[in-house]
Amino acid sequence: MRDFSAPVRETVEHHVLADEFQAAIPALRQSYQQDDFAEIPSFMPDDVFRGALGELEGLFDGESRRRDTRIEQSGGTPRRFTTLARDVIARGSTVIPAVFESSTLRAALEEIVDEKVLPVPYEPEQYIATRLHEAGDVHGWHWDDYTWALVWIFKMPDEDNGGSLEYVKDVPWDPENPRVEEFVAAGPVIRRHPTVGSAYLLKAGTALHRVSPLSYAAERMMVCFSFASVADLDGDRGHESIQALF
Ligand SMILES: O=C(O)CCC(=O)C(=O)O
Ligand SMILES: [Fe+2]
Repeated sequence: MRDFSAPVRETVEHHVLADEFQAAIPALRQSYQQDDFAEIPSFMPDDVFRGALGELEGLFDGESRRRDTRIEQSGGTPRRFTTLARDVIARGSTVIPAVFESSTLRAALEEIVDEKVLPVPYEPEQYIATRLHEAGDVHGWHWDDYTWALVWIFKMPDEDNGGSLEYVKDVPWDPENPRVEEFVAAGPVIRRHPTVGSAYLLKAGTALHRVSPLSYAAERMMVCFSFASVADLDGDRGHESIQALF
């Protein structure tokens, strides 16, 4: 494969530093402060988006794995989807690793969250791609192992079909006793249906969240990047839920 990573890196830096991206930051800060969520519209330039989409479609065709399981650490909630592991993406995509590694992007995220944002050191959790496509596909309620998820949306079904992000913010994760049903019932459950081409930032370590089930077959494809806080990197992190998945 031709190595486009240097030009991609430069394009990413240029886009994040451009006036349009920078001008959006105050509103994103405000959204994040209020909701622990901020949707960045037109996350990357169109050609970078299309390049990444082509790479992902090729990898999903050849190297994806179908999952249909329940994850104990998040209260036995379902994972029914097709996924690409980090290493498959690292080998087969020029765009996704360049986005993850961009210190310019991390600096922009730091302005939004008002805190230091660090790349996750545990490689399998740095980024993954997930595709929901069959009726009943769902990414059930869970918390992420690290503080922030940045989810870049490549394909999205109509809102009435599901595929929405739903979350309850500010709830603690106790893997021994996750109490998912209780937290969801207590709510409030916030629902968002991000647009194709956007990326949303979620405080996913303390937001109990899910992708709502598809009622009928349709495409939903995303890449989830994980970023860590300074506190995340103190002490040991459990990685049981991702280990259960791969
Ligand atoms: O697909 C989404 O919008 C959320 C994905 C997610 O929560 C995750 O990969 O941990
Ligand atoms: Fe998540």
